[in-house]
Amino acid sequence: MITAADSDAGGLQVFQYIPYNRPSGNLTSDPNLGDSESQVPFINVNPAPTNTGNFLDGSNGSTASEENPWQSFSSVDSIDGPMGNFAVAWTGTPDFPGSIVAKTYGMNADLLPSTLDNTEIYNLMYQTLFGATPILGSSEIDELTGTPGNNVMTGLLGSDSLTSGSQQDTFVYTSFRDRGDTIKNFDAIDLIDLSQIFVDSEYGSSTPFDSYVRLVQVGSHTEVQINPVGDSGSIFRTLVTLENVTATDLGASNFIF
Ligand SMILES: [Ca+2]
Ligand SMILES: [Ca+2]
Ligand SMILES: [Ca+2]
Repeated sequence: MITAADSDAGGLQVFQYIPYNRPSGNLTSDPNLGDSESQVPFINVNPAPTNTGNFLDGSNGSTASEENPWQSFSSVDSIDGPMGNFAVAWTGTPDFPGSIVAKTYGMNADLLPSTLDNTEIYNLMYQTLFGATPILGSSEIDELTGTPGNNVMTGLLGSDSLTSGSQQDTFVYTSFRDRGDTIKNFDAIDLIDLSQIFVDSEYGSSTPFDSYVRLVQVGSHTEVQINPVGDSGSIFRTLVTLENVTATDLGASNFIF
């Protein structure tokens, strides 16, 4: 069972200039002011549809003039340095990230991290329903790391760096064009899913591992090479490199066809 509440959707955020730089567009860019401003400062995050900036509430609200300057909320310094200059920012129509309150009980309850965001609630539900957490890369070069539990990791295009978790992970290749990846911590229980490549009619063999896959030892690594053209030729190209893996430790059972 999982309960989750996104506590700041449509709510307020405490915003602090010190020690951060003030966004451009404000009257002053000096973060050390904040208590005597003739104009209301704003941040360019989450503006409502009807304005261009997210104007901040100070201790006297969100109005200011020369006679009655805008004033921040104050604070004593912390052991890390100056504090203070606090303001309240209200959310616009988009959500702010963070501040998810969640509790779990029962199966996979131990997988709830101490801090998380909405997408991790989704991952936890997916893990519990389907037994695996999806980790999806992009068409760029990605660095993806497995979570506790089983992962289904898809790097897509780009020479991605994928790190397997301690449980059984499945590395999915949607096309030979996803090639060039490096997988760290791959071990004998992990899987490489080639089914989306070999579904092509050019791959007619009933023993695809023997026909289209080679495991080549290169130093301490294993290169997984596949035939990118199927039955029309007998060439092999590297799809993915498994770091610190001995080729003879792997076999057809590490692949999904
Ligand atoms: Ca990628
Ligand atoms: Ca693993
Ligand atoms: Ca890739």
